[in-house]
Amino acid sequence: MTRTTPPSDTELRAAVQRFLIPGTLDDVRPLRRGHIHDTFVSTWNDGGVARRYLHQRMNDKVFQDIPAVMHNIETVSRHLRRKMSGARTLDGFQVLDLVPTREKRSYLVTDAGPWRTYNFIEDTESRDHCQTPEQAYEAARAFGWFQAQLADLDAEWLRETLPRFFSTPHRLQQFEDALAEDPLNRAEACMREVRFAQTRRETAFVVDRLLQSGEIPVRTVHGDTKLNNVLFCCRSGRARCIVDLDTCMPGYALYDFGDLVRFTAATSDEDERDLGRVGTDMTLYRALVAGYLDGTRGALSRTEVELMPFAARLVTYTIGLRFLTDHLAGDVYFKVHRDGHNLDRARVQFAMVERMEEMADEMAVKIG
Ligand code: GN1
Ligand code: MG
Repeated sequence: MTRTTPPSDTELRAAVQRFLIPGTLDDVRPLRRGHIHDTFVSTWNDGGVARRYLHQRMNDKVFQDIPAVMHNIETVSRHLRRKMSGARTLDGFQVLDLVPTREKRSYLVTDAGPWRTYNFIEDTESRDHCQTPEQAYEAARAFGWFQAQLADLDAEWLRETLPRFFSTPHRLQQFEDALAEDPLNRAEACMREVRFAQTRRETAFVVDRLLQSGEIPVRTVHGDTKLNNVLFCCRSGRARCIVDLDTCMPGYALYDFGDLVRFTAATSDEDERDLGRVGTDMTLYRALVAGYLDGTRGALSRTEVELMPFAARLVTYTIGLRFLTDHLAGDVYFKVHRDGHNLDRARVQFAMVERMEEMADEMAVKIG
C-alpha cells in the first residue's frame, strides 16, 4: 500500500498508545528526518517522571517485507546484547531498544501503516552537520566498531530486505531503465547529469568484480552511515549509539566508509543548490579514515584499506544515480519537499564525485 500523506493526529495518537509504554501520553510531534519513514517523538508522564520515545511509521512501499526488516533489527540487536552479557554498554556503546506493542510484538500494523517504537536515549543528540574532526572520528569509529561486532554474526540469519541494495551495477540498470522509459519526459532537461552518470559507468563494476573473485569479502554492514544515525553523548561528545538498522545486510565493508565520507565530510547539504559550495572537507576526511580504521580494529584487508578513497567516490556516485533515477521515475522512492528536489540531490552527489576525482592523490590512504 502506498502512503504519501502523513498520518492524522488521531491515527498517530492511537498508534503510539498501542505500545507498551508506562504512564500517559503528553505530547507527540513529527521529527523531520530521513527520506523514507515518518518519524515522531512522544513524551509520556509516568507518575511525575517524563520519558520520551521515538516512533516510526515505516514505509512499506520501499520496505515491502516489514516482518523481514524487523527480524533483521531484532537479530542484530540480540547479537549485540548477547555480547554485552548483561552490561548496559559495550566499549561505551549502547543498543537501541525496541519497545514492544501491548500484544508483545515488535511492531504494529494499523490502517495508517506499520509502526515501531524505540526508547529515546536521553543525554544524547544527533547531528545533521559535522562540526569538528573529533565528531567525524567518533562517528567513523562507531560505525567501524558496529561492523566489527557483526563480523561473527552468521549472515544467513539476516534477510536481504532490499535486494541488491549495495550493488552499483544494479543501480546503473535501474537508472538505464528509468532513462529509457522517461515517464514524465524529464530526461531532456537533465542531460548533463545523465551524461555524467554514463561516462563513469565502468567504475560501477569494480567492487562487484572484486566481490565475485573473492578479492574482497562480503561483510555485514550498516548500510546508511549518515552522521545523524549516530547518537553522541551530550556531555562527553563521544559516540554512544548507532541507530537506523534498516539496511543492515550483507554487503562490502567499504560501503559504510564511502557513505560516511559522502555525508559527513561534505561541505554542503545533500540538496544544496549552489554547487560552488559542494565538496569534501579533507580534515574531516582524514578524521573519518582514522576513526574507521580504529573502529574496525585491524579487521580490514590491505585491499580494502587501499580501496577506501575509491569507495567514497563509488558510493557518492551510486547515491547520485539513485537520486537521478528517482527524479526520472517521478519521485516515487525518496520523499521530496520541492520541485526538482531529487535532481538537486543528484547534482550535489555528482559535483562531489568530481571534486573527489580531482583530489584522488590527496585522499589516498597510506598503509604503514
Ligand atoms: C535513505 O531515509 P534515510 O535518510 O534513512 C536511503 C539511503 C540513502 C539516503 C540518502 C532505505 O536513507 O540508502 O543513502 O536516503 N535509505 C533507503 O540520503 O533507501
Ligand atoms: Mg536510513
